[in-house]
Amino acid sequence: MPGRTGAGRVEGLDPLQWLRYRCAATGLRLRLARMPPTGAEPTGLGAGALMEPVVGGQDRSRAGGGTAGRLLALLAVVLVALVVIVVALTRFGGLEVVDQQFYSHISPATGKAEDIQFLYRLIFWLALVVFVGVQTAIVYTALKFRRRNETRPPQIHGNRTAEIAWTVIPAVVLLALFIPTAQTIFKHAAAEETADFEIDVLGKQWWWEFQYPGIPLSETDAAAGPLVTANEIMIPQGANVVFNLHSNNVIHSFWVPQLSGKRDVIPGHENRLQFTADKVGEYFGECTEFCGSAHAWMRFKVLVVPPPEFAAWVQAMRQPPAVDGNPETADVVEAPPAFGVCLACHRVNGTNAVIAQQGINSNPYGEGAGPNLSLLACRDTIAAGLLENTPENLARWLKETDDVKDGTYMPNYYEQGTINDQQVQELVDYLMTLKPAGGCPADPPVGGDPAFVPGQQTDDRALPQNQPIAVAPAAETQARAAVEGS
Ligand code: HEC
Ligand SMILES: [Cu+2]
Repeated sequence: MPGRTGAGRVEGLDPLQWLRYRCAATGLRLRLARMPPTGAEPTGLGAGALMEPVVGGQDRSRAGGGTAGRLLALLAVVLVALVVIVVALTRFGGLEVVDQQFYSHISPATGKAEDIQFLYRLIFWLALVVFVGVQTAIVYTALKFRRRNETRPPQIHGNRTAEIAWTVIPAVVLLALFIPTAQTIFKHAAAEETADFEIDVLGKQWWWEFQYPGIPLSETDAAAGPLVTANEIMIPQGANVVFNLHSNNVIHSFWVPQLSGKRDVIPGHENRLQFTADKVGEYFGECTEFCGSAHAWMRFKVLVVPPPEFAAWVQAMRQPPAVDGNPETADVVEAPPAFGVCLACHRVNGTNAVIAQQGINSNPYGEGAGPNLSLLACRDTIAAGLLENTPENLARWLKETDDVKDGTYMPNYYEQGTINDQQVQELVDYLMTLKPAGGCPADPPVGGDPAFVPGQQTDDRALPQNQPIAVAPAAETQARAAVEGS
């Protein structure tokens, strides 16, 4: 016996020899050391004895033909079952969704989202073919060519046929993915150049400001800047819309799964994203780049409405709120006095409540200005999708601001003692009046109009003739300059 070291190692053996020694010593019949002897016999131990074939090995391999056949049959059954399950799960290849999934790209509602969906399916099915092929080959090889005796099988290193096959097959698979992917990218990049409509998206912590650079807030006063809203964007049906994505704080990502792919919103760099929504509907979007504590509550909506309804919304956004029975609606004093503290951060169009900053230069790192509150009563949710917009929830928002949205940059004036219960109630009543005189427009169907026939329109379709908001280029430039200067 060789001597032992303190660590229980046997001196004079390399680790592999030591392992063999241990296995033999503990009676484990591991089949180590199947390689032919290297010539350099280990010293100090009759290791050759441990490299003898383990008893029973050859017997088993001789009896193996029937077992292998059975195993292969089993394998075939399992693979076929797997494919059947996958195909059944995906509704015989269509990957159709049973229920619409509003936060999922598998319910596409634009030509662009459908193109992305096509690529997704293509990759899925090609990957499935590759998976089944590779697994079958592995298991077949392992069974068919398993060791039956101690002679080495013929080596095929450098086999030309094999080398060509496993170079050409992956290349073909990659080409089959690459060509349609590149085509889709170029098709939609081209559509960005012919936008009917632009929207500036400003990612805030943790909400969204949306500006319409082509639509001045005031038809007479360009210095009033563009139309601005928050967390819910309205767009006309059929318009080729380009979103210019800006941030002045951290990186966000703009994603409306049913309408388009996602794109990052990066400080100091303008990204663009385009789509044409032909289906009237209400679509859900979200920030998909972790951007701080309330990142999960940075949701938004895209409302696609027929052009006339869009025009009506624009007009309503420009008007002062229609407060019932009040003769002087155009003044901020319509608001309860407690609203004074809110003016530092919030605007209400058509009133004097237009002090708060808006735009890219306001609100770095969340501090400062908040969402434009014009027509707030018509929004479905408040605090970027966090709470349904009801009087109870508005009161909750004012009283438990940072409890309901941890990390929010709106101060909790109730806890600070700036506003009391009665003032909260007055503010809620006031906020609920922020809607057009005729009431809020009806919401379009969630997830898109089910009666819409897909494939009849494409992304290349021009904006309908009755496109309501025509803006002279000069007015647009002025509006932009006014915003940038503010
Ligand atoms: C220091 C700036 C600031 C002040 C002052 C302020 N808010 Fe806010 N407010 C914000 C910010 C920022 C948000 C966005 C919060 C979020 O969603 O993360 C917000 C959101 C809101 C919302 C939800 C809007 C939406 O579209 O989701 C309402 C309603 C609101 N504030 C009402 C008020 C009222 C009423 C006051 C006065 C008592 C007030 N705020 C004072 C910054 C402020
Ligand atoms: Cu974000």
